[in-house]
Amino acid sequence: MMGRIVNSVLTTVTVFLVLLSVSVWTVEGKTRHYNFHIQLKNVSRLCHTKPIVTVNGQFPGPTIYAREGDTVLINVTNRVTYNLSIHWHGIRQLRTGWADGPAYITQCPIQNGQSYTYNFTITGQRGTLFWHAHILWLRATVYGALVILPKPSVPYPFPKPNKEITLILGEWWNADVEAVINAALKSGGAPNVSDTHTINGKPGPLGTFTCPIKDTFVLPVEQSKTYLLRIINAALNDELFFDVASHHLTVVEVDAVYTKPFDTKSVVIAPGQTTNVLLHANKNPGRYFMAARPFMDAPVPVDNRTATAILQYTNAPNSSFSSNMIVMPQIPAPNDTAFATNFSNSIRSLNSAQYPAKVPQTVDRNLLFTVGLALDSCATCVSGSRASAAINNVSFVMPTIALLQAHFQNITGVFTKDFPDNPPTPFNYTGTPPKNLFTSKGTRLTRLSYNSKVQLILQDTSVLTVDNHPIHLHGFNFFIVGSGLGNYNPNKDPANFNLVDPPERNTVGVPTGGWTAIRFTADNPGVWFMHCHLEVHTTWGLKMAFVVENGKGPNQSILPPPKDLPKC
Ligand SMILES: *[C@@H]1O[C@H](CO)[C@@H](O)[C@H](O)[C@H]1NC(C)=O
Ligand SMILES: *[C@@H]1O[C@H](CO)[C@@H](O)[C@H](O)[C@H]1NC(C)=O
Ligand SMILES: *[C@@H]1O[C@H](CO)[C@@H](O)[C@H](O)[C@H]1NC(C)=O
Ligand SMILES: *[C@@H]1O[C@H](CO)[C@@H](O)[C@H](O)[C@H]1NC(C)=O
Ligand SMILES: *[C@@H]1O[C@H](CO)[C@@H](O)[C@H](O)[C@H]1NC(C)=O
Ligand SMILES: *[C@@H]1O[C@H](CO)[C@@H](O)[C@H](O)[C@H]1NC(C)=O
Ligand SMILES: *[C@@H]1O[C@H](CO)[C@@H](O)[C@H](O)[C@H]1NC(C)=O
Ligand SMILES: *[C@@H]1O[C@H](CO)[C@@H](O)[C@H](O)[C@H]1NC(C)=O
Ligand SMILES: *[C@@H]1O[C@H](CO)[C@@H](O)[C@H](O)[C@H]1NC(C)=O
Ligand SMILES: *[C@@H]1O[C@H](CO)[C@@H](O)[C@H](O)[C@H]1NC(C)=O
Ligand SMILES: *[C@@H]1O[C@H](CO)[C@@H](O)[C@H](O)[C@H]1NC(C)=O
Ligand SMILES: *[C@@H]1O[C@H](CO)[C@@H](O)[C@H](O)[C@H]1NC(C)=O
Ligand SMILES: [Cu+2]
Repeated sequence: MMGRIVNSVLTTVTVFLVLLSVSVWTVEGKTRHYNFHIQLKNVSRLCHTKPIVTVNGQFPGPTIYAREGDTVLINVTNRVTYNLSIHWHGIRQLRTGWADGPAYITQCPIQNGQSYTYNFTITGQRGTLFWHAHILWLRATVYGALVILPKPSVPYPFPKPNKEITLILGEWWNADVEAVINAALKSGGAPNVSDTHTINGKPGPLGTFTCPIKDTFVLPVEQSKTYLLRIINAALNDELFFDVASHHLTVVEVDAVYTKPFDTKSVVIAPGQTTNVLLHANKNPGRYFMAARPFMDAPVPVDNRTATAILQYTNAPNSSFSSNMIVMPQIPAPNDTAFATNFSNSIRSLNSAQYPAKVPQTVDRNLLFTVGLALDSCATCVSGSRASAAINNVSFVMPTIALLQAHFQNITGVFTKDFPDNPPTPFNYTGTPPKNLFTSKGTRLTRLSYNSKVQLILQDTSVLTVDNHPIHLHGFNFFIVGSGLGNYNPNKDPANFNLVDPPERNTVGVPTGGWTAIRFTADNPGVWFMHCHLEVHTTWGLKMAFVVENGKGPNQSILPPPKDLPKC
């Protein structure tokens, strides 16, 4: 299913559209229809004894193909007993926050038996994104690729690949993921780490857990051809290194934004991030492992199993097909911070005339948010406390109706707009933590006026432990203008900011024991979630939301909600 040739799939989609198209209402682009049925499916190859939640019985789920400028309509019907919603991760959703997907932030969940049609237009974006469930831990199995091709006859700003392949990296529990997180919340400790990592849903022969079947994804390649690998990290809690034995990879795009091409031995990719690389099949014909395993430079338990897939030259002599002739890559050590830092620092926006980097050069709103772990008191927990997490000491409390709905309808009492701009009690964030590790609780949002230019410093803390937090912002891309270790220094660090061609992304890994500075223009009215993309930290409260007011001009207000928007 995955890794199909894009052209043939788009032809299929086009035929489907010709048959189904009712009316063409968009000015530019096509309307692409998809039907997602959330249903249970037994996936015995991964030794799961119970069914998993899937889309259309597929794992990973179907790939959405569209072009820049297209409108996508996805009718999601929920046939399982879990409440569910789906997030189109990285799609800007200009004025269409109703289609963004995080449950209780922009919509109430789709309940059993209900349908909801997500309706959005892809504006100014092209590249690889993905979609995933955005409620509880269901995204462990409910995810798939979202491929946005350039407008017709617009070329890539890099040599045209012979083929395009999607590689979704995942994380698999040989257990019910809801039981895993619920057990952790009950005990107060960290949840069980996963049982293996996967590439296109398959662990490969090294995915060693008690499962006799070593299902493996195989990618056939032809000598001297070039492949565009669309790599997606859909894992719940693990940043990953991705490697192909003997082959260098040329990074050309991250998070659906073109980059200046650069060669690397390994890719570093956090949950929520996507990376497009070119691979030249120019080695001795044979079989080579592709591999993914965690990057973890904090003292936090992690599933260290290596997922593998096979790159197989079609013209390889048969003698190279025995399994002991597969070449294994030299993956960086799990704690190789230097490699990961250098990789992040190598990413630059393409910043060409056609694809400029529109970095805000001035700042209207300065924010400094600590992102870190914490404790909650818990009388029934083993140690009398429960692991928690917070931004600026606020551990986010989920509302019971959607924030966007409350904002649009002026419903009071659901949230406040007083999220602190700065840590309420400054301390040496990456030094000795304060004695009191408890947090405050609240459904507090940051109000941003339309079109304001925002600078946000994300500062890791050493509370419980320093850790690398991949922070994801909905509704916007941001520019990563700076980062460093230790505490952000407002007097010294801005002098080193890159305001010319910094990476433009929707998810950034804040370095372990360090900080990251991002800038964005608040040009998208609505309510936009921001959270750690490590699901365990989100569960513990490392999340908040921005409320961006409407502008005064035409086309600067959020559109009214669709009629089929689910109700709470
Ligand atoms: C999954 O397998 C179990 C046991 O074989 C069976 O009872 C159940 O109906 C199956 N469920 C689905 C959704 O196929
Ligand atoms: C969405 O799909 C469901 C189930 O197939 C169907 O009942 C419903 O009419 C569809 N909604 C729209 C708007 O097409
Ligand atoms: C999708 O949303 C647009 C507005 O953005 C609206 O004009 C259109 O009718 C919607 N389509 C469907 C099928 O609801
Ligand atoms: C967590 O792991 C332990 C040890 O392997 C196991 O006994 C327990 O059943 C697991 N918990 C869940 C909820 O899967
Ligand atoms: C940093 O990364 C660049 C791009 O991959 C590479 O050329 C360079 O050798 C790396 N430097 C170090 C010190 O690893
Ligand atoms: C992975 O972790 C397990 C348990 O902590 C450990 O026993 C094993 O040696 C580790 N494997 C590797 C390859 O680091
Ligand atoms: C390689 O193996 C395949 C399948 O077993 C066979 O059809 C083919 O003829 C073999 N090629 C050579 C060069 O031996
Ligand atoms: C990384 O881990 C290895 C093996 O556990 C250890 O020997 C080494 O000191 C660690 N390196 C760093 C920089 O922490
Ligand atoms: C909400 O309040 C704004 C500003 O006071 C007003 O313009 C808008 O019509 C109100 N919306 C609703 C649904 O009452
Ligand atoms: C903060 O803590 C670090 C690590 O202990 C230390 O090196 C640094 O001097 C401290 N900074 C201040 C301002 O106290
Ligand atoms: C966080 O908030 C809690 C509850 O109000 C308070 O006890 C604690 O001192 C605060 N910690 C920090 C670092 O602000
Ligand atoms: C599903 O969502 C509705 C609306 O928020 C809520 O009332 C209901 O309790 C939820 N059901 C489950 C099984 O969580
Ligand atoms: Cu985190």
